[in-house]
This record gives sequence, C-alpha cells and structure tokens, in this order.
Amino acid sequence: MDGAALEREFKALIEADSRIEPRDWMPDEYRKTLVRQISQHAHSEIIGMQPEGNWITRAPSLRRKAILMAKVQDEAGHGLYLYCAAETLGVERAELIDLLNAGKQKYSSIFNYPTLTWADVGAIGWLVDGAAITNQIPLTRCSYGPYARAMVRVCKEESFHQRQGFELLYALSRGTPEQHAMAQDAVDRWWWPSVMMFGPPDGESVHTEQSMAWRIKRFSNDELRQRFVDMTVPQAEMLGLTLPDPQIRWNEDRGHYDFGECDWDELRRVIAGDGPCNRQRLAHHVQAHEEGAWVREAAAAHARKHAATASAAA
Ligand code: FAQ
Repeated sequence: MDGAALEREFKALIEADSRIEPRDWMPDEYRKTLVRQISQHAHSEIIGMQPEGNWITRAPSLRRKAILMAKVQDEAGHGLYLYCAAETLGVERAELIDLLNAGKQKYSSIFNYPTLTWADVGAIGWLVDGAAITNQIPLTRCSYGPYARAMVRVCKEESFHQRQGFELLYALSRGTPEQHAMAQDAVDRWWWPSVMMFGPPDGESVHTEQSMAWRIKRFSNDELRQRFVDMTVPQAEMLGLTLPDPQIRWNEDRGHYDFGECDWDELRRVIAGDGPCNRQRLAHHVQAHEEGAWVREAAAAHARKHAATASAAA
C-alpha cells in the first residue's frame, strides 16, 4: 500500500472509533504525541510515589500504613504498565527514564508540592486521585489500544485510591478540632494545584485540538476541569470541609458550578521546573536510579546466563 492509502486506512479506523494497534501504520506525529503523553503519564506515576511515600513510616496506625503501602505500590504498577504501553511504540523504557532524569521529559505538576502533614495523604487520595480518574476514564476510550487497555485497570485502582483519601479525610474532619483543622489546611493547599493538573486553559493548550482529532483525548482540559469541580463540590460538603475558592457557586443556567480562575503563572512556573519540590523530586529519582544499577546489572547477567544455558542445551 502506498503512503496515501495507509493514511486513508488510519483515518478510517479513527473515524470508525476502532483501535489503532502497534502493528498498524500510524503517522509519525501520532506516534510522537503518544510517546510524549504516555511517558509523561508513566513518569507521573513513578514520581507520584514520593509525596505519599514520605508518610509510610509515619502513618498513624498499622491499618493506615498497610493501605498507604498498597496504594504506593499500585502507583509503581501503573508506571510499569504505562512504560510497557510506550514500548509498543518503539521506544525503550531505559531511554525514557534517562530523558526524565536529564530533565528532558515532564511529569505532572501536582507532584512538585510538599506533603507537610498526615492529612495531605488524604487530600492527595481525594483530590489528586479524583482529578486523575476524571482525566483517565475518557482515556480508556483512547484510539491507541495498549494505552486504552492499560487505563482500564489503572482507573479501577485509582477509584479505590480516591475512596481511601475521602475516608481518611472524613475521619479527620470528624475527629478533634486539631484534626479537623489539619484536614482543612491540607485541602486548602491541595485544591488549586489539583484544579491545575488538567493542564493550561483551552486557549493555551497546544496539543488538545490535534489529540482530540486523533481521539487520543476525548475532552479538552477545561471540560475535564469543570467535570472535576462538579464532582468534588458536593463531596466537600459531605466531608464538612470548605474549598478555598469563594467564587464556587451553582449556576442554574449552565447546570455546572462556577469557580474562580487558577493562577496560571504558578502552573507555568511549576511545569518549567520551578515549583516547591521539583529539584528534590528529580534528585531523589536520579539517586534511586543510580542506587538500583546493581539490580539491573544482576538481572541482565542472569538473563545472559539463562540464554547461554538454553542455547547450549538446544
Ligand atoms: N503538569 O497542550 P497541553 C497520576 C504540559 S495522574 C506538567 O494541554 P496535553 C496518578 C503538556 O505536557 C497525573 N505538564 O498538553 C497518581 C505540554 O507540554 P509538552 C498524570 C503539563 O498533553 C495520583 C504543555 O504543558 N496524568 O499520576 C501539565 O494535550 C496520585 C501544554 O499542555 C497524566 O499524565 C501538568 N499538569 O494535555 C499518581 C494523564 N499539563 O509535552 C500518584 C495523561 C500540561 O508539549 C498519586 N495526560 N502540561 O512539552 C494527559 O491527559 C494530558 O497530557 C494532559 C495535558 C491533560 C496532562
């Protein structure tokens, strides 16, 4: 088939809402966009282990510690599915990790904020996982098969994460006045960064239009942001906590909550590497990667030995 016919076939698959699979022809830019988004997503899961991992040794009970360890392990698992999905596009996981460590690939802005108290673990589960699910459920219908399939399991686990965050904050909010204040303080600090996780406003988003045409993204950044606010406001009422935005109010005409404007300069700064914890997060990842070199070498030596034994036996 010539190039034009391949392109027609690709477009027809997209129009029919079919899946593009690794064996299928795809335009270079489609492949590039997917590698960019999937690798950023994978890096976010892996770097995202750090803020909560910070509290594993200080969780207030065995039950809370077991839950938190399981959650952080789930995030490692999500990172691995996503690196595997990226590898189906012809890149190597090692190459992507090198790019992350060199500061040449991004991860989500949200993981550059500090976890100052135990309540932050609840706020991350409730708000950050809540935002992650809102963004990721439509990705289960992404046009690229391996990414869409990875998202199905990820979303199931994220929804458990979101509920544990809600339950943790619910307990704190109904605890002592000090615990209630701690929960409120965490929500005050995590609300706006969570609202900004959805990316720049539609007018400034460089990739949305093309990604929606390719059915990688199904909704724009602002559409998903609105969906998140609509879902979260009633939950905050159930928690007995307030969201730090005096402009939040139900708009009968729109059928949505109105809300205030994000500090887009802050988002730009954090994305550019100048958030409260960017340097610390990356330095920690680089150090863990260097300290794990012996594991990778041992695994490679074992694989070589196994291959040599197998070929001698053949
Ligand atoms: N942070 O044109 P757009 C999780 C960049 S969930 C950093 O709108 P696009 C679970 C963007 O990459 C978090 N960078 O881009 C968890 C682009 O830069 P580039 C991860 C951001 O791709 C929970 C530029 O700005 N989720 O980890 C951010 O159409 C709890 C222009 O932006 C995903 O990655 C940001 N917030 O839309 C783990 C979901 N926003 O690449 C642990 C998949 C934008 O040209 C604990 N990704 N940028 O250099 C997506 O849905 C999309 O990529 C968006 C951005 C919506 C993030």
